[in-house]
Amino acid sequence: MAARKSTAKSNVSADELKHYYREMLLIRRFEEKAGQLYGMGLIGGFCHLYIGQEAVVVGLEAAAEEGDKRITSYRDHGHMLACGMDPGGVMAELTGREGGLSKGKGGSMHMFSKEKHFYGGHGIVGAQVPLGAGLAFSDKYKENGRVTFTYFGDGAANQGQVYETYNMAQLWELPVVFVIENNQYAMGTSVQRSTKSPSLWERGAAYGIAGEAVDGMNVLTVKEAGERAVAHCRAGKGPYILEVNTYRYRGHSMSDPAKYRTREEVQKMRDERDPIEQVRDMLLTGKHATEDELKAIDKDIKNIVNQAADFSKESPEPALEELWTDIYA
Ligand SMILES: Cc1ncc(C[n+]2csc(CCOP(=O)(O)OP(=O)(O)O)c2C)c(N)n1
Ligand SMILES: [Mg+2]
Repeated sequence: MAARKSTAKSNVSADELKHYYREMLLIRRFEEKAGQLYGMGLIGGFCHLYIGQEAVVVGLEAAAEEGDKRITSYRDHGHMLACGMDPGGVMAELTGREGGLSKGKGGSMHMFSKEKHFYGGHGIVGAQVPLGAGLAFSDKYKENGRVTFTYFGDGAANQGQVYETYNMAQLWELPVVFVIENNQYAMGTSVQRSTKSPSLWERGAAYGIAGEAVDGMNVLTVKEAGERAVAHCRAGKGPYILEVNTYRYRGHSMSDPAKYRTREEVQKMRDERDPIEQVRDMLLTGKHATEDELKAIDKDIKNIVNQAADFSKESPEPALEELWTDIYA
């Protein structure tokens, strides 16, 4: 159960690389637009952006198969886009409009898609971890070969319910990939300030759960690790832990004074480790794409995001009667 070194090589096709570039760029531009709409007062309440962490969800989605499930925290827009949920529907939910995926009544942290097997969006830190094991229990019971990706943060990883879940998941050999998105901070608290055992994935050893740490800024290493995790689960060997080391560029939420780290720290990450720039480099230096081709992708993504934003402004607010619907399932 030793930590693995990054092994991802560039024996990956041009189309595959372009796909990752597109998917990560969609999340980046979507989140930038959400930040703008928030600044304009069109989005209210909490809004947690995923900028910087794009390679995590895009790499893991590349390891998933149709029917696999995903569940995550409140930092969820990237997960929704990566599993194919409609950008217009997500953005309109952020602006609280009728065309939103929860009819404008859920907002940023509460969207779901039965069709895409996306089970939320959970605002209570760590709450999705036992729920993710429950989804995997259902799949094991049905013997359908499906795997559940259960995402949570480094802060959540210090919660008791995570370890109760580890114990049961391993005992029952549930097909669940626990993905610790270690973005180095839980609100304003760095990992160094919250634990003396910074290798979070190794805690699974106490329950006999296999796992590894992964470079989460490199979409190819994430995908490779995701494939190992999924293969482990599908072979009936029980859960697997991936600690994906990543970084969030923006504040915890839109209201974050950002006093707990320096601007230089963030800039260094952007300059040296950016997940999108890494793939851009691979595409250009490997001659898999020209600057013009990449520009065309950028333009296409910009259009998709602008259309989503227009839809999110034009869609009406939910009717008053909607207050009385969708209360109980
Ligand atoms: C049970 C609970 N306690 C506290 C909070 C307030 N809170 C919201 S996010 C957060 C930090 C979580 O950090 P982490 O798990 O690392 O996820 P990240 O925000 O970095 O994605 C806290 C303490 C909450 N929502 N729920
Ligand atoms: Mg965190």
